[in-house]
Amino acid sequence: MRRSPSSPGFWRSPLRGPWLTSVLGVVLLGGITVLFVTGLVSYAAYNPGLSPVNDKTPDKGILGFYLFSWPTDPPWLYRLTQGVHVTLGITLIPVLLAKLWSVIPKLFALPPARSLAHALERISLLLLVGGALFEFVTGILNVQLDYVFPGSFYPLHFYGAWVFFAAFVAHAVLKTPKALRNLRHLKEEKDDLVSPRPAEPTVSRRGALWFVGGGSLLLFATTAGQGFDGFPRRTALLAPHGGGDPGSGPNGFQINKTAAYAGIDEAQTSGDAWRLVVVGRTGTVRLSRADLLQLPLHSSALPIACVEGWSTSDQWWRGVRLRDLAALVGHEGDPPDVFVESLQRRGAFRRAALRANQVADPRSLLALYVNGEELSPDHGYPARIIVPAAPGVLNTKWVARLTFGDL
Ligand SMILES: Nc1nc2c(c(=O)[nH]1)N[C@H]1C(S)=C(S)[C@@H](COP(=O)(O)O)O[C@H]1N2
Ligand SMILES: [Mo]
Repeated sequence: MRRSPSSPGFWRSPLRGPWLTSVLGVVLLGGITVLFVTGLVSYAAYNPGLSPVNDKTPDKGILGFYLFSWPTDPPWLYRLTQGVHVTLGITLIPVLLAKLWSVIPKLFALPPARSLAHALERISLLLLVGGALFEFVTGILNVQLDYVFPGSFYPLHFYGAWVFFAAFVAHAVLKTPKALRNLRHLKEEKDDLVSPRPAEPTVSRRGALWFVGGGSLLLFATTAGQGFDGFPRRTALLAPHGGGDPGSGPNGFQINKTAAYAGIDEAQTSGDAWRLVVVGRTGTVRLSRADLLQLPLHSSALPIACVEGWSTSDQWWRGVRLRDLAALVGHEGDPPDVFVESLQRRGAFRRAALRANQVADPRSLLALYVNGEELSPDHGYPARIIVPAAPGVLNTKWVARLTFGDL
């Protein structure tokens, strides 16, 4: 008789069994919970409740119940949460694949459903497996490529996360007690994962775990460096590299979108052409770069931390405090929110809104210099926003207009 994937004898690896599945399951229980929480945190960090321009999933409804005003302290907050999100996600790929491999016979088991409860369980498993693959694939594509999925990454990854996590919670509630029992009695119980006619082993269960763990370690070692400067960054072989060559010198740190990519040319940013327009309670003020340099300049040491997981260590920025610019247009003492627009014509990140607490922070600058030198065109010359703890996307480059007032 030809065996099909749904017959018990088809899957013959002697490695399959409750122990291996349980070990991998417990690792994923912790890991995926951290991924979910840091993912929600990342969404909150965009301050989507503040303005539609910050919100990539405007139809979220009650799924935004938890949103809060993103703080400015500690200044490395987003560097940490998003670095963990992306690095952990990449590190868990081998564990996820091994877990799916370990339960693959169940995917093919017949009959499809023995009872209503069994049918519901299998549907939840489809959501679980489909959701896991979808979240990992969209996440990796967003980090690695300039995104190729149909539809915007943000809503797909956001709604996918909720579907996946709901199935994940149901699965964890049902299976964790059994997994922990399996791990305590190291002897394999009779279980439908155990092949009825196992093939000769070619590797021990522990060997298989080492193989998976080694794969994870390799991915970790070639990713984690993207959150640091110098030598560690060069070890980050899997970090995104599409952003343009940062070169060396004071402006030699990672670039996301280059000036050329954003369609910014010198004719728009040169001394005569560029003016910063500041709008507020008392009207509109136009400032050249020379005018800005006449205002009190301040320094702050702050990183850039991108949603893609990479970040720089602190750069030394120098420029005008956002709250001083607010004061110029009638908002002394208690600065409001600000809407920031750049010279860029197209692209999702050409404008952003910042909340009052971000404007009020004395470290928040309209930066004119970085590391003692003028900003390079790729880092946002003539002026860019830099705000402590904010995700990179709120640090708008090539700023042209600031509108202060409650949004
Ligand atoms: N005008 C404009 N500003 C922008 C962007 C952009 O595409 N356009 N990208 C943002 C993103 S996503 C990041 S991570 C930071 C990166 O800053 P850097 O290129 O100076 O490192 O710039 C932000 N500012
Ligand atoms: Mo970014």
